Amino acid sequence: MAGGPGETVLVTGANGQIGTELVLALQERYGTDSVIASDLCEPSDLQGPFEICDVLDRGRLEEIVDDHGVTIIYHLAALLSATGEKNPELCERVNIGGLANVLELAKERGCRVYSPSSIAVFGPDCPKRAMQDSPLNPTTTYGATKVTGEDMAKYYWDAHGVDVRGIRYPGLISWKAPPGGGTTDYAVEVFHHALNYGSYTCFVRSETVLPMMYMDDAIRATLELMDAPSDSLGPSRACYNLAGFSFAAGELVAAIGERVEGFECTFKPDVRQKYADSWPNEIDDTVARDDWNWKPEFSMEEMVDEMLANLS
Ligand code: NAD
Ligand code: AKB
Repeated sequence: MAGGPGETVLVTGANGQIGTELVLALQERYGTDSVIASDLCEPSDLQGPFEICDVLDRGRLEEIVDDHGVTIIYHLAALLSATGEKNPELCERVNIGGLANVLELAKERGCRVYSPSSIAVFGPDCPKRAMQDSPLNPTTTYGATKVTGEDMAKYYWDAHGVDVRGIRYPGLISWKAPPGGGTTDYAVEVFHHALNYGSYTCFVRSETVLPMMYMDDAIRATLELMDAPSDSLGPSRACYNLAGFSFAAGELVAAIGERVEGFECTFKPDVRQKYADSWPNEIDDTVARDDWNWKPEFSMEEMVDEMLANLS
């Protein structure tokens, strides 16, 4: 196992959809005081240390790493697809510039790094089922920043021996924190609207199929990848394909409709349809299964039951 108690962990972008849950999981493992959450503003209900940190401020990152003796950085600060396409220049600055600051600091201070990628690295020329080595020609700025991020991680590992690992997350579905401005957000919003209003207007077409995953599986995968012995990880160490389940938006709506009486959904595609159409329908995660024994636990039906039970 790589790392364990005795480590001090910094989480950037900790207030987001993933950070909210990852911080709790890391606190359980390393102890509350050993997990330094950070973001642009204070969270409302965090137990444990927090530091304001804009990842574009290299000096501030350095100060936090040195003051707390940070040994592992989980770098989650980013702009997601929908927000990123509204402001591509900021998306590039935060997603690439922020990662550059983290990697350079990790090189100087000997930190390990977790840097997530996304299914958005794939573009329209990718087969419907994306393989680990399918072509990476994204048509979104967000996807392009993620391809660059994977390349940067690979470079820091190859050239400087920085232990950087990462997963190409599918769309993540969770109930503890709202999603932060992505294309797959509809798959979380629909639960809130079904329970609170009995209806939802979905911004992608009913037949839109995308790869998705329940957050519990994503958090477990993240910790398992970071625990894997370094020599078991191959050249995909910073960009593992990971699959949970795939469904059409209409299938999710039908599954919720079977459980929430009277729920109605209409479909009104907006610009996010284009981003969804450019991504694959399914992910092949054989390499992650082979390298670090990855296996998902939640099916779509189990995810729907969990979401409704927790949000009700
Ligand atoms: P999110 O949008 O919910 O959270 C991102 C956090 O980053 C926010 O709290 C935001 O305040 C913070 N942030 C933005 N700019 C910052 C800056 N300059 N300095 C510091 N913090 C800043 O995102 P998330 O869903 O938690 O995603 C985390 C990572 O996982 C991202 O790299 C994202 O691309 C990747 N990812 C997420 C999903 C998903 O479905 N959630 C899927 C694929 C990949
Ligand atoms: C988004 O929709 O932008 C994210 C992602 C798949 O990267 N959820």
